[in-house]
Amino acid sequence: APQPHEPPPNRLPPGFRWGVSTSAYQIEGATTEDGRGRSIWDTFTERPGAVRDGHTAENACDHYHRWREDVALLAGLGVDAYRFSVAWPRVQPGGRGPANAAGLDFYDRLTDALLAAGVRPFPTLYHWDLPQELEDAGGWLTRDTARRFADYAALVADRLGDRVRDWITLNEPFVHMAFGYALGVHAPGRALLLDALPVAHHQLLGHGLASASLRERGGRVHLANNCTPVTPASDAPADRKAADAYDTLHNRLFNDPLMNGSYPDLSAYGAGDDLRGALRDGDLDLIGGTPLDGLGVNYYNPTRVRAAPAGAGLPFEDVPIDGVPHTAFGWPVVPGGLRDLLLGLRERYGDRLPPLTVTENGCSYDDGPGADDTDRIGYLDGHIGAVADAVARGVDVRGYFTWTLLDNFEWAEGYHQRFGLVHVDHETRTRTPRASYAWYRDLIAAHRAGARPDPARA
Ligand code: GBH
Repeated sequence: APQPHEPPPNRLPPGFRWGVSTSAYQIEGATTEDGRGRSIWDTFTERPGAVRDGHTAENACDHYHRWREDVALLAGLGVDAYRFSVAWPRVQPGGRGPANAAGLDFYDRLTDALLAAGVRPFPTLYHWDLPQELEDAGGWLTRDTARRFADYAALVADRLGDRVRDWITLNEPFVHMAFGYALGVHAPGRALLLDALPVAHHQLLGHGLASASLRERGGRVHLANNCTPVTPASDAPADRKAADAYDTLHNRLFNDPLMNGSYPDLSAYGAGDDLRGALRDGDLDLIGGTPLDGLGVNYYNPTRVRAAPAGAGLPFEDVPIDGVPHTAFGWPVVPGGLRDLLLGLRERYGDRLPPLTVTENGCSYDDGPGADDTDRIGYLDGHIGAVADAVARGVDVRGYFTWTLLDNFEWAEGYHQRFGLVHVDHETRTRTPRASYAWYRDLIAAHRAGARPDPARA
């Protein structure tokens, strides 16, 4: 098929790391095999109306059985690294106690196969699949879950730490708090609005406690935050205040403690007390006392907000962004937003900002198998170009991971959204690479050929 786009100019430095990202619950399936315990998502998908058309992830992409085929797809792409997540309920079925050996064996085999294929493993320890038993004991609203997370992290690091250098502790703790505990549209389905704020602190505390054990075992620690540039719908002071509130909750609540060692002031939104109630002496030092080795940035689109009507539960509401294309999910396509976001992080945190990696970026389109998904290629092309722009302006970005390898279980949307470089037939689980797969493969190869040899890769 003709290439609709040439690879973007080779403006990224040698050694820049290319990858793809996935998560356990979205691809593995096999939810009752080999001693895996229940997760909050197993429970949530059974709730009537929670997931579109009642889809469940019992089988998902059946990656638990087809992982060899998926490693071959990664090798065919030529990625430097693969970001996957480890399912806590496979490793510790009830969220505490000794490891379930069969669960760890799966990730052990996967790690070996990746390394044999020349792909570095970049595991995320928590991508939203909390063991149900811990949720029954209060979930991330309780401080104990942070300690349980650190114990679990140590079990995984004991097994994989001789082969894994870089770890991501948490994926998008903001989205987990907001969708899972504040709005109830993700598991565990609680709609606490601003009362969900302790979930922010307990996740970050879990990160801090886990970081210590990962470092003791020679690991380097990252955390993946979703971020979005926010603009007010108008110049009216109320809308500007709403945009500021959104920016604070979305972009600063989970970044300030890591980079600045303090929480942003939430008192203007009447939200400070919940957070302060959860905070104990020494916590902020655990969270931000040792700089991150890298910050992961997940970017999909920018956000526009206006003031919410009086009496609403939150101080802001989303306004559609018009005049730009939208994905099948309805999300606006604004590649320049990624450049602005990366430059904005650098401006906000200065020298305290660690090296960045774009750990997720991608789009959903209704493409069939083998389709010439020119829309997806255009999205990736534009966003990789935006990363190159930010790097040219001095932001230290070390890698780009696209979301995602396979069409998969897209949370509350079930199988309706397709984000994959590879089409998956959800009846037969047959994988068919799309045109974007070949495009990304060629882009990686072109970058490698054009870049000066990097001694670190030899
Ligand atoms: C990520 O979350 C997840 O880490 C991953 O598991 C998931 O599959 C992937 O993205 C795709 O969804 O209402 O138009 O402003 C992304 C979090 C939150 C990003 C909602 C986009 C709203 C778009 N998303 N956000 S819009």
